[in-house]
Amino acid sequence: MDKKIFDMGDIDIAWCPGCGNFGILNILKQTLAELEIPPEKLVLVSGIGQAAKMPHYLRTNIFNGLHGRSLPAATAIKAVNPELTVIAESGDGCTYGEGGNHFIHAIRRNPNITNIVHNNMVYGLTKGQASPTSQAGFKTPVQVDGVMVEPFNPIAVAVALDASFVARAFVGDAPKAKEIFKKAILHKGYALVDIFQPCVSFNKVNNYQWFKEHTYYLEESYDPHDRNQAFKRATEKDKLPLGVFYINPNKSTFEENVGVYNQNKEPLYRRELDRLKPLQNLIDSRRKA
Ligand SMILES: Cc1ncc(C[n+]2csc(CCOP(=O)(O)OP(=O)(O)O)c2C)c(N)n1
Ligand code: SF4
Ligand SMILES: [Mg+2]
Repeated sequence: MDKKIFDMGDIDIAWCPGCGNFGILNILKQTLAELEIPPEKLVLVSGIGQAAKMPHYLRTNIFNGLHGRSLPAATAIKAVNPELTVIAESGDGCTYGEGGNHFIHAIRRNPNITNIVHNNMVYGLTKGQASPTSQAGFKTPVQVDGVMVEPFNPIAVAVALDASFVARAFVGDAPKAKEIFKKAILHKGYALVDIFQPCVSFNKVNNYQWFKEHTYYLEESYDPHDRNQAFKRATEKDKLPLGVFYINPNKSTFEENVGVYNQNKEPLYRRELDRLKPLQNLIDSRRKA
């Protein structure tokens, strides 16, 4: 499949020249094309932010929800139609800050979706305030003396919660990022890909060079099925590892467990609903009372 199938044609893109989001858009299109996932079988779900604009720039089904709310919408879409490939994507602020509670509970529910988090360590859209992943000491117009606390570590949290797939990528290395995206999309269960993405306008510290110098790839011999080892690697600080940290292939998914599929495996979207029946039952029960 040609990745052009996802092109929107001649549209205005609101990102700054040089923004890492362009790379993620391109890598995602390439990944989807190589996996032969047609636009009509895909749904992209986002929240609010620069990263969350990405579904507007890709020709497919999209749902652009509230800030921090990509994951519950994506979970529901997948549950209603499990035949779709569902990708929730948004920024570090949207996913780990405003949506932090959803992040934790999506991991517990384990819907079969992919969660791509554009991690630029800043609130880009609102012009450069600290996000949960901003490094300690990072100065902004709001945090004028520098961020006082240690950054949120999404990889360690996901491993601690026994997420079924946990990975980190860097947009500056498209071939490797594409391989990680592929593994995440093919994985059955909730798959987190935190992808480092420089914000060239509002984060002058964590730029392309910084990410190159402060990251390295997990070795070929690394075993992602060892949770203790994954947690150890996730908490490394000097250099931040990239690659697939952790896989738990033995978890059942939200769609498999949710009550509406206990007796009837027919996808919800295909079922005929008599919308008036519950109301009529209620009226009848009151009449009898
Ligand atoms: C509930 C709520 N709180 C705050 C905002 C304002 N707001 C919009 S985008 C944003 C930050 C987005 O940061 P991030 O998710 O990291 O995305 P980026 O722009 O960096 O890609 C904030 C605070 C909002 N729209 N809704
Ligand atoms: S403000 Fe930052 S994240 Fe937003 S488009 Fe510009 S470079 Fe990208
Ligand atoms: Mg951000």
